[in-house]
Amino acid sequence: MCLATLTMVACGDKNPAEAGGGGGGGIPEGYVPPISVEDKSLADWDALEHQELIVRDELTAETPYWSALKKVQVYADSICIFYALTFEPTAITAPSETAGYHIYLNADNDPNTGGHWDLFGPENKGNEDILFEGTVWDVDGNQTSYSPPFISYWSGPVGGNDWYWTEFDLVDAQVSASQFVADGVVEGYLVRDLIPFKKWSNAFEIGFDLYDDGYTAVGLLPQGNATDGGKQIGRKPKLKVTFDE
Ligand SMILES: [Ca+2]
Ligand SMILES: [Ca+2]
Repeated sequence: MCLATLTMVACGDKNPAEAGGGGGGGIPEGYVPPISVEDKSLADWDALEHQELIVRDELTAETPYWSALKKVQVYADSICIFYALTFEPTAITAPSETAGYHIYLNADNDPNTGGHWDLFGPENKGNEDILFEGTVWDVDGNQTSYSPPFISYWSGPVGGNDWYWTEFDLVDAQVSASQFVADGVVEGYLVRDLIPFKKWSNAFEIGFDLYDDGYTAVGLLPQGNATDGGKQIGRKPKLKVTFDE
């Protein structure tokens, strides 16, 4: 099984970010993941006692922007953060290396650290500490695994916006992987212990955006209802997840 064959990498002291510095041993031997990302099925999510779930159908049709992301599921145990994304495949006009999704993490569950409110703000103060930016397509548009070569740490002012992300090379650490369940359905995970970040608490916040070729945002969750017909997006805080430990 893929999870069991991940390379064990301690990558702590490579991290230049003040907040980081302490990855661990990765996935322990014998770990049985509660979610398989190799089964090409989301049925295993139904067996969970709980999960965090957002379905866009719960939103009204008044949310006109970034609507391609239809459903987000997240579950985290002490080892991994699992997620499943369901999106409208036709929203990706050109699957490529510049189409994919971001995973935004308020990793320390602290609203007073991090930044980058961007799509989730400005009503929501920026609190993101970690960003994953990657694709699930190769240069030829073939489906592939979500394995960003670096992780980004917020290096801008607390609560600020803009692209103040500092990249930290993760080339030796298999922190992330995913697989398509179907067109527009991706199941993936992050290995928490391989993310060189020391300030994890018992919970975190997570948000996703989907972007088309050229990094054009087409999907966002969590997202609230638009409050008017103009450029009001419908802001909503990121999804709060408690580690099941
Ligand atoms: Ca599965
Ligand atoms: Ca934070």
